[in-house]
Amino acid sequence: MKAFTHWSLFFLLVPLIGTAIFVAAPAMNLWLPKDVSVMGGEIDHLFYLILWLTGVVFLLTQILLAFFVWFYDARRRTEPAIYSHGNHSLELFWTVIPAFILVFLGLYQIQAWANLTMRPPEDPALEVEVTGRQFEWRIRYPGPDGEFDTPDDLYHVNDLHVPVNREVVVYLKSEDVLHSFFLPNLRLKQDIVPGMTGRVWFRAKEVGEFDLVCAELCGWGHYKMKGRLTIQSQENFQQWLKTMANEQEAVQ
Ligand SMILES: [Cu+2]
Repeated sequence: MKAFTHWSLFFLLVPLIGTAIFVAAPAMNLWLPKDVSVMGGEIDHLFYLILWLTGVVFLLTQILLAFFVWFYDARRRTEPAIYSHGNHSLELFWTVIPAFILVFLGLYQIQAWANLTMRPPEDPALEVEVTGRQFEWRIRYPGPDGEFDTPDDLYHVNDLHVPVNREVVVYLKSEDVLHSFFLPNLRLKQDIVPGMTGRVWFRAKEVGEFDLVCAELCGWGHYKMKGRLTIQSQENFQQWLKTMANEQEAVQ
């Protein structure tokens, strides 16, 4: 039996099939979850820009690698190997270009980063506190008086209700270990460090129910630290708060 001589092509299939799956993924509904945040477009744009840059480089280097595997096959080339120190100009080329791309990305994303981490809304419609603990999300609303740490605070677990089209600020705390507050549909993910209060903000642009998950491996029950984000119209949200307040008053 003739030995299989096209291993280089066979290995090339790995990056090619990988890339094909990427290309087909959106049609198979295996791609980014629906974006319902006003800031989401900006984040997705950066994501796609970086995906394109790295994707092109990935394909080029993989094809080149397969070519070298084929070209320098010992069965095809009988002359002895040459040991070389490489090519100085080429090395300079593939060091300087990525350095420029990195600097460009650093400058290009500054506004998005500032909006996301340094420019909180001045007059948010809602402030809410979310405390991660093994393995659930504890949610606290300031209640009718708008102040935390007062008797009318409202408590809820694993279901974060927010109004649509309004600025929402979330204060993040942890009762035990590192957790990560992740709202995939709002393109928002923030580590929660025990002992520190984190702060994130968003403005949702669509009503609906979405995932609230923990993106930090925080213990054996990490997988079930799954909550819900309920985005409601302003009226429904106020109604829900009222129902909560009545229920909690009845219990007290
Ligand atoms: Cu967690």
